[in-house]
Amino acid sequence: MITAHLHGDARAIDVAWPDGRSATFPAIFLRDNCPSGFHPQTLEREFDLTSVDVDIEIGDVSLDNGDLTVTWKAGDHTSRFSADWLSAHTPGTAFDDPADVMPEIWRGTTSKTDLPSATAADLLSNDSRLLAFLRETKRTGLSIVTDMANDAEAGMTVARRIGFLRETNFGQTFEVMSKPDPTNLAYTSHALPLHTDLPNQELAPGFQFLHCLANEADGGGSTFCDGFAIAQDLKAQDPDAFNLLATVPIPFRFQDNGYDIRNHHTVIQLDHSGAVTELRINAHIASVFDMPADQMQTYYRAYQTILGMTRAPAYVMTTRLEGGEMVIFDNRRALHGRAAFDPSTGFRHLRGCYVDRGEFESRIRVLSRVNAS
Ligand code: AKG
Repeated sequence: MITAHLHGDARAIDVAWPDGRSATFPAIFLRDNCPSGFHPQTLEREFDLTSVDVDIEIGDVSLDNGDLTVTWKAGDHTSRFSADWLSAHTPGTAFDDPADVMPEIWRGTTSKTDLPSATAADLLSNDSRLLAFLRETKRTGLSIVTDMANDAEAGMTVARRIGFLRETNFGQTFEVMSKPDPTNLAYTSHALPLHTDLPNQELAPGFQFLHCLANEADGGGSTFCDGFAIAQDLKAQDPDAFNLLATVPIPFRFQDNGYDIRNHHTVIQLDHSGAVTELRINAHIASVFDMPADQMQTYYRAYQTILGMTRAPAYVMTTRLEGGEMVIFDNRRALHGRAAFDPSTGFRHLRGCYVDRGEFESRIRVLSRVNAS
């Protein structure tokens, strides 16, 4: 059973749990989260924060069957909070999130057989297998689906089981094959150095699904690397370079007959705590740098250093996709590339699509809900 009492000036409540934990809940936080202020079906907040004084005071606190009842001094209102709710929402601690999976960094010694893998049939038919696989994919940022149907729609069918597809200027899906009049280097037979897709977009696509329908040409091997590993090592080895790449935005641009999509972004994206959340590395669509001349030399040094790391065997996994395999990777973390191939020796065709991180994580949460009950 919890204990609760007013904290000092009646603008907070101290709660203690039998296991020794304790927390202080500010009055305005409790008023804002009073269960009566949420729609019972949609679970959205209907309470209007501007309807109360931000310095709202607590009149009385009582415990009833382990639940906390708060009577507010003004407004003739009481709020009731379960002990479980209080425990799950102690201020200053991260709330439990099944999609919150700790990244596991990998380097160049990793091989295709080390990657999380599942058959397409398992993912399509088994929710708990899908949940485990999505969590593993989030952990490593790269996984493989085997036994894909020899059907151009098969990759999208798996992707749609996770979330709706992220459409881009290349469409809902894109065909990676050597084509006449290519609008993108991916549609040639040229080598592609390790890169992330579409950093020219306001928000680069999240998870990428690349279904290998045929890989019969000479060449055309695949490369992958973990951008988080590179960022982690760069920070340790060259903190000045890391800081420049995390703070100076550079222009990215894709243009063709129908589009001219440009955005400035940093190569390394940090969150409020300084953790790396994203990398944007794509020399093909990095546009002409526009930082002041006196920053260029130091920036180029840092930029060349990180590009050099994406070429280093210590980070690069070299493999080959076979027809019937599909890689799934977090395009904002894992870089992908390929060796040149000779289209006169055989057919090579990959079909790709994206599901953004938000939908991917939502699927993990919803599947966890079902699997937890
Ligand atoms: C891309 O579409 O961005 C690629 O890098 C294609 C990869 C491949 O052809 O293996």
